[in-house]
Amino acid sequence: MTHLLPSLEAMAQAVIAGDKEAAARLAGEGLAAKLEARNMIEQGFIPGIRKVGDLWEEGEYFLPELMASAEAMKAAMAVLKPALESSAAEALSLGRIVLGTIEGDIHDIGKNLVGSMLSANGFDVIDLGADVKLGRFIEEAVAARADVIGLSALLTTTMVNQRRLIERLEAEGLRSRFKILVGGAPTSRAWAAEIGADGYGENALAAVQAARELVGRGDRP
Ligand code: B1M
Repeated sequence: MTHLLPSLEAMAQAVIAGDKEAAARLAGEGLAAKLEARNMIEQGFIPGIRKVGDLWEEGEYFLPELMASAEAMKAAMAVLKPALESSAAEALSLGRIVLGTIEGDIHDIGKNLVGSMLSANGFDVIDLGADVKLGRFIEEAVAARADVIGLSALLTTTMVNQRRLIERLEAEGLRSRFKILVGGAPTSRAWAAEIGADGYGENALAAVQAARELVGRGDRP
């Protein structure tokens, strides 16, 4: 049986249109046609959600459109996630990461993608979700004896909480127990250095590479 090849452009359009059914269907069709989940995400769905961000900034889209697009993006990701994770190469865990979106911030699409890619690359990921209180990151990391705490932030108003978490670890005498990995659209390598984080990932793949380096396994591709 031949499968229709869905286009990356159609995937982007489904997200822009906030069409949840189409996004999920196109993701499924892509998998059936043996397109790589990662390519569909990076070249189809992400450009779609970025365009939505531009439309919002230009005043073309309002919150309901933004939410419908986010739902469409999530529907596609739900279909693609098992394929991403089944590409896990390693049987042994490279390290344990407590991951979450920082306090005050409910954006979780990028964080989920980072979590899936870390799992797919052999990390043991404990995903605390979004809007995670600073104290909870610390409690969970201590309880899980985590190697790395991964902090996502999508708002200029919440990225400061990444700094606060590091300050809190220092105040509690726990800073040396964990490596801190930060990321999210408003953050940067310079920001990571400024707040004393140990690693920065510009995107999900870079986050995996940074996490490898943090656990002393940066040598592997
Ligand atoms: Co929001 N939002 N939003 N939003 N939203 C942005 C971020 C914004 C840039 C839009 C804009 O103005 N152009 C803007 C922030 C402005 C700023 O602070 N500078 C914004 C705003 C203002 C808001 C609200 C305040 C709107 C309002 O209510 N007035 C509100 C925030 C509420 C809150 O959090 N307290 C809000 C709400 C929402 C929705 C709920 C509607 C929805 C989120 C749904 C969800 O996540 N469940 C939403 C969306 C979808 C967006 C945009 C359009 C897309 C975000 C996204 O998912 N990108 C966004 C515009 C944009 O980004 N261009 C926007 C795709 C995702 C794959 O990329 O998240 O960047 P990203 O993740 C990347 C990298 O950043 C990196 O890897 C990922 C994969 O490549 N990365 C890491 C991320 N985390 C990492 C962690 C790491 C390493 C790498 O290590 C641990």
